[in-house]
Amino acid sequence: MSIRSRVGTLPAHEPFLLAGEWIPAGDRALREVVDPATQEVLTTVADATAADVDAAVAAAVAAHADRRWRGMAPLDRARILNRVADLIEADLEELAILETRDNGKPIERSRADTASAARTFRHFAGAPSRLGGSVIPIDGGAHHVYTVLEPIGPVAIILPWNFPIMTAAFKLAPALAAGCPVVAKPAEDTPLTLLRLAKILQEAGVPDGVVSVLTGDGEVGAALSAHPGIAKISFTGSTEVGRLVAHAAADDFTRVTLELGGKSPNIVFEDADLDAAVLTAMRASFGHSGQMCTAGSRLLVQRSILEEMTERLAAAVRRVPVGDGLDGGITVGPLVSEEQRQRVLGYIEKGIDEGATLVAGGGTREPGFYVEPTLFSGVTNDMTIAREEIFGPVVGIIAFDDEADAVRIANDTRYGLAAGVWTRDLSRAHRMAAAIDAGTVWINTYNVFDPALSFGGVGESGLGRDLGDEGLLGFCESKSVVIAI
Ligand code: TXE
Repeated sequence: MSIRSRVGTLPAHEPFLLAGEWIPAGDRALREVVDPATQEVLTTVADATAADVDAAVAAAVAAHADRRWRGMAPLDRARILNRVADLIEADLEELAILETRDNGKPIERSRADTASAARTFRHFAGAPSRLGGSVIPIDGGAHHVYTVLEPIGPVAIILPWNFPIMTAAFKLAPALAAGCPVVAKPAEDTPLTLLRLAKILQEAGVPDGVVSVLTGDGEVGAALSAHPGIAKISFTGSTEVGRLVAHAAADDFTRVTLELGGKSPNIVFEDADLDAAVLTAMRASFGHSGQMCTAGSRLLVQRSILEEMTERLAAAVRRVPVGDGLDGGITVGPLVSEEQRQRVLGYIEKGIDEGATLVAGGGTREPGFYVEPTLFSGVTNDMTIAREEIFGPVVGIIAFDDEADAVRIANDTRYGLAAGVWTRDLSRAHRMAAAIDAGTVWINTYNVFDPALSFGGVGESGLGRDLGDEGLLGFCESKSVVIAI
């Protein structure tokens, strides 16, 4: 039985969290939160105003100044972050259902995302007491010199709609571990799990004022990006908006980490395990309806196996289960909004116009914002569908001749987020890993993430890294101390 028959209604309005207080809408503009599978209005949230942004940043600045968070003993901060992980795990099913209702993604994906959020807090709970510096020998003993790592200051976190709870954890956990206060803004389409997570942070013991969550659209994001009280912006979203954020930040030398779009190549050589390559290509291209920055949306196939692979992929695409994410066993749920569906359909039309062959899919389904899993063959790397991020369940097969040709096509993109390589030749695997310009290269697998592993891109896929030691250090400044002996 679908989980949908068991879900209750949400309150008519979800307030936002500002400096420890839950703020009702008052006379602020209201925004409907829509279930993408049914097009039902789930609840409303308010658009935070410029005054709300100022108040939240002022609270973060005050919390940084009075050291109520960074001044806490590292193991006490660690205990709180571990409690956050415990509480997410205790609420896992409820949070996952909320994520699927808000975003449309298959419930199994939401459970995995929520578990990953808990693991991320668990991982970074180990960080506060490890954030030490070093002693540097400079002149044979005339000076005692050491470095310390300090929290960078108040952080703004601006989030996308495709992985709401997971990206929130990717940024909140290391920022809090480093000792930074945070003002977070969820995407306008998917605010619900971050609001729930904010309650969990409060319950776990994060002091008031250390975390605020402001709902609203790009205006709130823009106000945060340009705010002189913010020391660092961590953003995940489109390359276009990432560029705006970087420009706004530049005036005050605000630090930025940007995790942006991708057009990742998934490269299948003739010597690969083709069963595994086909199966994983389905997940890489259609998992979460292709609304993943790492989506393997350019499927590079060696010419010698092109015909066989096209047939196998076409058969597999037609079997990809499409439907309500709450039904279970679904790979392709609805897209997040009608706007997003229209964008994706526009790309499918462009693919046909520019001469690619539509092998499967291309249609829609109602009610809900569905697009069928869509496979193109005969794609060349200069076509729009091979150059621009589609962010939908659409993949194009591009033929290549040999290793050099594969590398040339793979790197012929303005992006550089991730890549997949399928081969049984160990030497070739290493050569490809070295030759591809991307933040992550997966060999004989795809989309493997871990909080210990940094994640981010090169080129227009972004700047800096989330997660791992690099992600943690992105929320720290190093200070050198020099003492004359
Ligand atoms: O992203 P936006 P959208 C890509 C993907 C998708 C496209 C558009 O191709 O189809 O972007 O999605 C906030 N200053 N990705 O429009 O607009 C906004 O409110 C500061 C890839 O949703 O970039 C939201 O919270 N912030 C990506 C966040 O930025 C601003 C994930 C992202 O929204 C702002 C999402 C401004 N001027 C989309 N304008 C990935 N890397 O996975 C908007 N925002």
